[in-house]
Amino acid sequence: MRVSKSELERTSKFLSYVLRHCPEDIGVFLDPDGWASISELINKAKPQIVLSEALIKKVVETSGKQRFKISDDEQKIRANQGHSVEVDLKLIQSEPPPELFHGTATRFLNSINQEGLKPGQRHHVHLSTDIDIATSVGQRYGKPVILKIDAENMFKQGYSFYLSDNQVWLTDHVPPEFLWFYNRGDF
Ligand code: HQG
Repeated sequence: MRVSKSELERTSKFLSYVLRHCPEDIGVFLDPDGWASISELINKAKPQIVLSEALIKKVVETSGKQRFKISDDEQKIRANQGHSVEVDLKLIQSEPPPELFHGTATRFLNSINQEGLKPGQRHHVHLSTDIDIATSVGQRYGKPVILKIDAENMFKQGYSFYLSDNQVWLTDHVPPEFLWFYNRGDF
């Protein structure tokens, strides 16, 4: 199946919106673990966007960030992370690498210095092992800046970390004392 990049992107954004944030907008039901029926999704999406099983599969396969997962029986789909709606992804606590990164925009820094990193509308603060990914995440909101998180000491002090199916590190809150500015020149 040949699909243009723009159609893949548009479909991926639609799926993110429905599966992470607003399933009720098109009347799709998410079960407590965040799964939606693919056939229901295709039917309910019709007035807004034409989906097919093949297109959905293509989006899932080509998502560089592996945003979505299809169930083993291929009947259901869910987002791997990033939700604002209440779902239980049954995330398993894991020991994080000693350092993690978060990309944000300079305009948020004053507030982050005071409050630390907070999840906003989502369930968790999103952290990455990859500085380039963190930079592109930060760029979405303005001039990017990278913060380094002392995950080792947070973990030692009892903070919980979870690793999503698509390798995003998640935690509830990063207090300011565990945050440092990261300059590429430092390394
Ligand atoms: C900032 C994308 C003020 C935070 C990415 C961020 C990610 C604060 C924004 C995923 C703050 C929230 C999540 C505080 C945090 N005061 N601002 N105390 N604490 N912030 O979009 O991490 O492409 O909810 O720095 O790859 O940017 O959609 O979170 O700038 O994994 O698959 O508040 O979304 O994935 O923004 O991005 P977001 P995020 P997808």
